[in-house]
Amino acid sequence: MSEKIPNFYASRRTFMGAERIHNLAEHNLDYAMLGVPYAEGTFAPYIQAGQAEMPNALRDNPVTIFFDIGDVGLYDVDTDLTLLEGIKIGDIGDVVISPGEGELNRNRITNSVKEILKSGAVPITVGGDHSITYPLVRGFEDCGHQIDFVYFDAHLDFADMPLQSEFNHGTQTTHIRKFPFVRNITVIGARNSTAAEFRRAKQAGIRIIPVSEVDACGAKAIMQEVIDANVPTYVSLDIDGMDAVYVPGTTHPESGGITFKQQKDLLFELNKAAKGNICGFDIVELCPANDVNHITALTASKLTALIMGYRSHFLNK
Ligand SMILES: [Mn+2]
Repeated sequence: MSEKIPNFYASRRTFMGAERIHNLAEHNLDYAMLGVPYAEGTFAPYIQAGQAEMPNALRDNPVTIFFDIGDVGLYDVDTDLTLLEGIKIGDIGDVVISPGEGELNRNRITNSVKEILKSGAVPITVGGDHSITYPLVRGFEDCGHQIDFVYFDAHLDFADMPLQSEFNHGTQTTHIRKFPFVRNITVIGARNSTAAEFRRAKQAGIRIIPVSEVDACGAKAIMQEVIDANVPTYVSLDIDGMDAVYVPGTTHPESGGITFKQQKDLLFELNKAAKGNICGFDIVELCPANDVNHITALTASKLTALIMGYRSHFLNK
């Protein structure tokens, strides 16, 4: 037995126990994990905010509380794969947020993505509310190629100007749709938006896959149809796409959603169909103040680890 059992353990409080990175350019990371502690895109008093605490909630609730992923990998019993072994994940910290300065903050988010891409790493972002996905995707504007955008969400987030607000967590797809470098947009799990918003999204060419279609067709058939391995896909996971029972700690829990197993299978089949050609990922809308026994934080942590693990497994296969 060579297992080393320590007498004491100091938590490093980074995502997944990853190395804390101070100078991104000096490291050759596979994945740069970035926190965006931003909740100013949330409508008060209608929706409970608190998503700014999400990055630290994930740092405090890693996938496994016993070992860091970097040491033993992440064993996925469903696929019999040990994921993330030898993969370099770094925690580069949180975007600096200046209160009340929306444009400045969005520019910082975009510039953070550009800096990550310049280093050769894949940006893995932990929000924040869903409004951050617009400046995150904007970070790919100089890449010189098109990307597809796939998001999981109970809502279309394709609103126009709700409460006279242009940049909030219900409009980011509206802005992403206008990027000339974004080719196809697909939303999976949408179920609570107005009929007018559904109509507008369909007219704008957004492919809408409701939960009933996930139930009927399964993850594999859906991803084989949606994903083109030749074009990089950016993936955004609003945790409220899952059923409320799996994500009590979200800002806007919605019943009738995707199960955890379906979400997991969708991420697996997405990476398989894409041959790992996923150019970026974000996970958003955890509200730790609403969480129950850290269930939602642990679930979000696990899904984040799985998408990196599946991506690396299928890369160039
Ligand atoms: Mn959303």
